[in-house]
Amino acid sequence: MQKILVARPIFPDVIERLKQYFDVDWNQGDVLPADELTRRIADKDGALTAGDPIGAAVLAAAPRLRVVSNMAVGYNNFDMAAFNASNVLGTNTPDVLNESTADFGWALMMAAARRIAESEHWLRAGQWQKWTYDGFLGSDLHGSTLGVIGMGRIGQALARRAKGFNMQVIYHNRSRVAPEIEADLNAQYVSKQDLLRRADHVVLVLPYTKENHHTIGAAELAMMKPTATLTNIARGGIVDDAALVEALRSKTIAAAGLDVFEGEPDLNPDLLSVPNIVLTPHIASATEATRRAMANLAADNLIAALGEGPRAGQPPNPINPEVIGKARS
Ligand code: 8YV
Repeated sequence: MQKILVARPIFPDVIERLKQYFDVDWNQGDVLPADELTRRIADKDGALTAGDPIGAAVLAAAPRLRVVSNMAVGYNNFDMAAFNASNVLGTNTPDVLNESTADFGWALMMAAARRIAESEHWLRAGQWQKWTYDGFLGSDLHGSTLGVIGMGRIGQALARRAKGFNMQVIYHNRSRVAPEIEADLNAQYVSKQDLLRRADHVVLVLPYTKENHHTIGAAELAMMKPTATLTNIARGGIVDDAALVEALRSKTIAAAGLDVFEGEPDLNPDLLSVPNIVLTPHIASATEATRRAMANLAADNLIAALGEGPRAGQPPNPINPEVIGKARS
């Protein structure tokens, strides 16, 4: 039997599925530190990760390893140059999380715009004595302009929901999406600067890459409207969190919603003392149905990539399909 490492606690029934094909080393404890991950992956043929960093050193320590299946659509935890150099396949879990993640983007954006977290904290602190005409005035979603940065599958699912709120949708992306998608979403392609100046609510849904590091920093925040909100459901590092703290304190923008953070889970402590921000612990895809679908898809990828099951040799979501069938180097 081939051996696999499952680096994180996941649904036990998915582990049972994997056990039908593999000898499974399952980490049911805390996140594995790099040295322990390297030690436990060393004799494995495959691994299932969820955001665990996999680079050249880990791959070099595991000469039999042929596939690492990430239970996430984002795979910035994989050094793909190292995967390609060693002919190791990486896989991810796209699509199954689009709708849940888009729902959550709206939840955060609406909570930021309507000051839900901020007012709830105030209420819990026993400060509610009377109704006031100007208590927690926020900004409207309906009829406003939504700016989506990153118009991939999740960005499109997010933009589609704007129809019900009668919002104008503008977007920025590496490249324009197909005209029929633009027409369907009623979305207009604009430059990043234009988007920042015009949008009432900016949502980030782009993958993390070196080029996307600090896509939103002090200069970009300064371009936004003082009434605008910023929501990040993409990746930590796309926003300069220190610059955002400053912009929220000085009311350069009105409010923000963050599900992802630089250095998470050790976030910038200043974020905790800013009232006009909603903070959630990287849970945009966290519904029972979606996390199950992600775990099962990650298992499907691993099983197929290691030549087992009904799709043997044809994993559904290869990131670097060009290495399939090549000898490990
Ligand atoms: C994951 C995510 O839960 O899919 C992604 O890219 O950010 C989340 O859905 C998280 O990355 C853990 O792997």
